[in-house]
Amino acid sequence: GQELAADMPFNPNKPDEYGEAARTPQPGATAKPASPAATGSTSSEIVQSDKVGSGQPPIGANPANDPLDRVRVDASDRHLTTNQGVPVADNQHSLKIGLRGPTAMEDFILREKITHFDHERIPERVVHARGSAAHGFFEAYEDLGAITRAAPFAAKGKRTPVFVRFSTVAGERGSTDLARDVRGFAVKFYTDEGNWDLVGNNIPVFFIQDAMKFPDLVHAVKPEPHHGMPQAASAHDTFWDFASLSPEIAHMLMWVMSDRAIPRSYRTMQGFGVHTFRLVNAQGESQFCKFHWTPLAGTHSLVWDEAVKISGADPDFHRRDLWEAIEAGNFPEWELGLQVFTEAQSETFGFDILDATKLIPEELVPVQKVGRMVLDRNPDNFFAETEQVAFCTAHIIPGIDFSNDPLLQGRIHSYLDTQLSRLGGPNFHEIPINAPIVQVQNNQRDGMHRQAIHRGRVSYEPNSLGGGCPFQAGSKGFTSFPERVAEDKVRGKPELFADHYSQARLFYQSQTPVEQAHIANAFRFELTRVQTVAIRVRMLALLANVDDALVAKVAEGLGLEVPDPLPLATDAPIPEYPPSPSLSLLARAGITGVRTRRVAIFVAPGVDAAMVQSIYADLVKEGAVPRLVGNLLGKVKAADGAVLDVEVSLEAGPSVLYDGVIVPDGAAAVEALARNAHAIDFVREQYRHCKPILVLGAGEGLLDKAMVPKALPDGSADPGLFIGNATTPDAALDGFKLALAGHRAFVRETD
Ligand code: HDE
Repeated sequence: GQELAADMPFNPNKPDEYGEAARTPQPGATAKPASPAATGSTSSEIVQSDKVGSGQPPIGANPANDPLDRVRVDASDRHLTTNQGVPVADNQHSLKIGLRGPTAMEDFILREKITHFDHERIPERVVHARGSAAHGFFEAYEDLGAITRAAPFAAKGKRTPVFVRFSTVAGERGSTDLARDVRGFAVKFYTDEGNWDLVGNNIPVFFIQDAMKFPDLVHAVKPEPHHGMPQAASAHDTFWDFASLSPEIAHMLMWVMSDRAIPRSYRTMQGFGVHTFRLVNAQGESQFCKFHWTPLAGTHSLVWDEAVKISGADPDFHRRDLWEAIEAGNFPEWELGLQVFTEAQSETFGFDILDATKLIPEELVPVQKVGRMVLDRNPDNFFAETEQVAFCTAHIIPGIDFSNDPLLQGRIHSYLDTQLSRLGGPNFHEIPINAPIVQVQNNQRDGMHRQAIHRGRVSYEPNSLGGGCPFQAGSKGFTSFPERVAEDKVRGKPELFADHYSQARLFYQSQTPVEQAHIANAFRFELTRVQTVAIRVRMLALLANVDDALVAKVAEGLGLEVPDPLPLATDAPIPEYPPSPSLSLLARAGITGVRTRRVAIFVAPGVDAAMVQSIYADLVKEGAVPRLVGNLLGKVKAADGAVLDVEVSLEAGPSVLYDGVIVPDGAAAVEALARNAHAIDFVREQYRHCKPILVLGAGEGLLDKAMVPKALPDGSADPGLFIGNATTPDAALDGFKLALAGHRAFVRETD
């Protein structure tokens, strides 16, 4: 097993961290990672900038990493020092007056070490506290100059470095990755005209329409304040109390109760900018735009029972998956799509494009693919990069502008404000991960933790003593789109915002029956956890406005009658939409093939080693991640006397961590496995979670022991179950791989 695993590809951008090189100390205190050209990195194309500030930092190569080299520290082959650089002779014993005496106050080495430790934590993000991030690049498919002057779209093939952080919303920093929750999808573009942050989510709409309500929403979903429970879960009274009293939430609830909220991987999620933004070209002409990220790996999710169990088996499941995929050279990739439309067009939509609870159906405005994003390097340090990165919706660049969406307008304030307490002051832009790759020059000065050493006596404008510098960039600089506004100052919202249900209905009715069933089950589960019956009833009254079949199913699940629907907030005509297949997760299969799918191959004494080795090699060749799973770690003697290494024990690697299972031939092996409850549970759960199962020769016996049905209840063949004989396993293996590529056989679902 280990020999085969050694064939696995590794991240060519980090050669120092593998094999012999990892054990060889680097010379110098600050080690410079090998250049991408030297390592054969795929991201080594250098594209020179043609914009303001061009010519200085080349963009593209090993994105955003070269500028960070100046702060990368590597202590290999170096002696220990204090923070003042004083060599330390003994860092393990405090200074005492006699070996059994009191510790000396003068022990500055002890005091420095402890004091630093005492201050190691910073406040976690008030939302999106738990996240994982990676470096990569964005590459434009074409020159979009006709619609925007934004730097990343300036030329076909142009590459812009990015840093991307994925997150859950409600849980604290140490909570599980597997919560039913929205996922953050925040992209920082280090462009040659400054940083642009596209701070989006994996769901294209939001819970509320106005920033004024955000603290209420977050207080409702976070652990209840009297006892601090539950962690990372919306299934509790305060969330559903708020929801049932906020009909504008209806559309978002459909998405959050769907499998979108339990992704299989960050690599298999869509991303959305949510709000309507503006694009502005060099002539100052503007159109509106929605941003879409579509994963090449397809959109895949977990099933709820699986998510619950992974929380125990590996609460870092998504973090690990992203990390391992990048280390293995399986760089995740998304295409960026734009929905571009004019103001005149938007007036015909029947909903308001400033309302973040509405999406624009792809049938109305098609999504135009304009580039791709590849994540090809893991951070070197979680705190310095993933924790300290500061995304701000206010970070936009020439060519991009805001719309008047009242949710977006509030965010423009919030993100900068929150960094002041989280990162400790107004100079967080100087933290290396946040620093733009272009030079920053202005007259802002001083403040906590200032890094720059500004020269000269001029820190004001206008000035003559500094020759008027830094001078304004004029037409090359950011200019707000001069939208004409002449209105009364009022608190309120536009009439079209009051249609809360038509798009909720659109979403639900665009789902396949399997997805609809999962939505109903999720409502049932969450509302079952709610203790106050009146809240359950009020939620049913809200759902009664969405879809009759849905509310009937949820009511039945809760043992309640369907109540009268909540009164509507408007009697204006409501748009009717034909179903939009692009809203279904299952509609976006993505790349076909088994790349990055995790497959458990059961091994025990007496297994057919030749069969195991050939299947393992075949799966590795196709980019899958097979693992030899057995009763205990150690050596297993196969039927022909060969010796295999068990890579993962059944106890440490339960079913929920794998996308498929193979039980090879070998009567003695199957007998040994059948005596282990973990193996029986494994097979049963693979079946229950609709995953592909391949049994060969005597391996079929394990299905019998686990009482797994070999056909569907109506007698037809199970499209995810493959039973092959020991001498000619190829056809069954091919069927298994096809099913693995298709992910799950939902027809057998019994939950
Ligand atoms: Fe956020 N949000 N948000 N949000 N949000 C934050 O900023 C806020 C909203 C999103 O990986 C905070 O740096 C308000 C929509 C992501 O670091 C804070 C409102 C969308 C991340 C904040 C919203 C998002 C955040 C907390 C309503 C999708 C994580 C820490 C007006 C389009 C970014 C921080 C990362 C983080 C405020 C609504 C996405 C407090 C006031 C809509 C992906 O500033």
